[in-house]
Amino acid sequence: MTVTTVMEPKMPKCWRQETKPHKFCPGCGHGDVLKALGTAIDELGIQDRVVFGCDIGCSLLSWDFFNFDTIQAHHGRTTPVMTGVKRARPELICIAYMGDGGGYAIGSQHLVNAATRNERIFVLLANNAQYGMTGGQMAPTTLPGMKTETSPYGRDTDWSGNPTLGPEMVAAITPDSAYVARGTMSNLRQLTQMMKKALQNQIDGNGFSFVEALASCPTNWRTNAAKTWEFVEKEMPKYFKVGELKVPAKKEG
Ligand SMILES: Cc1ncc(C[n+]2csc(CCOP(=O)(O)OP(=O)(O)O)c2C)c(N)n1
Ligand code: SF4
Ligand SMILES: [Mg+2]
Repeated sequence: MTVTTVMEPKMPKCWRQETKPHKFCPGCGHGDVLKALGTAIDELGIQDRVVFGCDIGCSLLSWDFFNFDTIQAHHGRTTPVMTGVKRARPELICIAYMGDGGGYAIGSQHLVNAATRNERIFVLLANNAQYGMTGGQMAPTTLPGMKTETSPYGRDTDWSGNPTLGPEMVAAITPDSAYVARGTMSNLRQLTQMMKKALQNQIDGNGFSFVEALASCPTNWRTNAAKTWEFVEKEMPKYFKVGELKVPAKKEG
């Protein structure tokens, strides 16, 4: 008799198991970024205190991803919504999850204002270099020369400017008590550690936390598995430097 063992992938405890497999396309970076987030939350043991906000764009497909209270808001407006929750209930851990279009284009003013005010929330932004949900249009993060639905000859930075450097901008306008980093789905261990520090910064009541995660969108990039990985691991970091930009000093005592 042959015994077949079904191997189930290990999921973070705070994931909502009955909504898996998730709704993202196969190979999508959102799932990996949310795995790192789930692992960070498990390791900090804060699941019962988390309120999760997701944006417009493919991030909204995470509305039933976790066993958390979840709010869905319009482009970039997830940031002020989570700011409101945090100000009303400071004991909660508030996370605003969004894409590069929502955070850096359509709703960018909210990121700038929350960072300037040093709001005690965590903004997590998945940068997949274009507008994923609407079919792959050029975004502020589209790489120079990159072909998208609205830049069929490749992005021309002479008339559309250079790719937005979100963490660099946030680091420039936040005080020293903020945590700011750029990670990548191609190094999930490092990305998880960044998210833990971002969450810990909120737990400690220090200030704003911001992590951009380089993420794949094979559907709109029209890439196979190997090319998708190569783009995330080799091409994106040429413009988007991976690492920590601002780490608050440890409090005395
Ligand atoms: C004011 C407004 N403009 C445009 C749209 C259409 N729209 C919906 S999702 C989206 C792109 C979102 O891209 P991004 O934030 O990068 O998320 P992704 O899907 O790539 O994860 C756009 C342009 C909209 N809903 N509202
Ligand atoms: S369109 Fe792109 S970002 Fe959206 S779910 Fe599919 S792979 Fe992910
Ligand atoms: Mg995007």
